[in-house]
Amino acid sequence: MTPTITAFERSPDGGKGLARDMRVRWALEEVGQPYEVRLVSFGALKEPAHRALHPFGQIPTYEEGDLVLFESGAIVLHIAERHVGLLPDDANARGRAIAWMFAAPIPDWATTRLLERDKTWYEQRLGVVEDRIRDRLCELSVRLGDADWLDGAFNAGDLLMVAALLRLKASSGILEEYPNLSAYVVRGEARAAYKRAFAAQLAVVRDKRPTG
Ligand code: GTB
Repeated sequence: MTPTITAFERSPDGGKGLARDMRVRWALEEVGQPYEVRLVSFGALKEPAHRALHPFGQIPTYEEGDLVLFESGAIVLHIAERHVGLLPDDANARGRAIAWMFAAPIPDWATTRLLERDKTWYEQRLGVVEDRIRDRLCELSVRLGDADWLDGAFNAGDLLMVAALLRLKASSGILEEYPNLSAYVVRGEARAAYKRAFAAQLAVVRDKRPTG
C-alpha cells in the first residue's frame, strides 16, 4: 500500500528542505518506497481532521492503511523497520543505529532566535544554548573522527543526525567550526535519495509560486 505523508502547503523555509517532512521523504527514497503527499495549510493543521492524525496539529504525518503515525523520528523508524536499507541486519548494529536515531536531536539555535528574541534574558539564553550545541558537536566530532558515517554503513541514525545538523547549518555558523561534521553533512546531501527528496519538496514551493 502506498503511504501518504503530510507536508506544508507553503513551507516557511521556501523550499530549503528544513521542515520535517524532508526526513520522511528522504527515508522513503532511501528504501525505494513510492509515497503520496497531502499538502496542508497552516489553518488546516489545527482543524479537527488533521488533529485526528497529529495531536499537536503539525506535519509530518504518515498514513498507511489503518496505521497513522506522527513524529518524524518514529515514522523514519517505522519505514526503516519495514524495508531493507536503513537498519543493519545484525541485532547489535541495529540497536546502535536506533541509539543514534534517538541521539540525533541537537539543541535548537533557530528556535531560540525566533521565539525568544524579545525576552529580557534572550542574550544570556542564546549563549547557554550555543555552549550546549558546541559541547554536543565537539563530542560528536570526536566520535565521528574521519569515518564517513557514525557506525559503519549509512543508516537511519545518520539520516536523522544529518537532518538535525542541516537545520543548524541553515540557521547558524556553528557547524562550520567542525570540519568533519560539515563534510558528514555534505556526504548526506550528496546521496541520491536525499537529492530526490529535496527536489520533491522544492517542487511544492515552485508549483505554488505565482508565474509571470
Ligand atoms: N517533533 C516533531 C517531528 O519531528 O515530527 C516536530 C514536528 C514539527 O515541528 N512540525 C512543524 C510544524 O508542523 C514543521 S517542521 N509546525 C507548524 C505548527 O506547529 O503549527 C519545523 C520547521 C518549521 C519551519 C522551518 N523553517 O522554516 O525553516 C523549519 C522547521
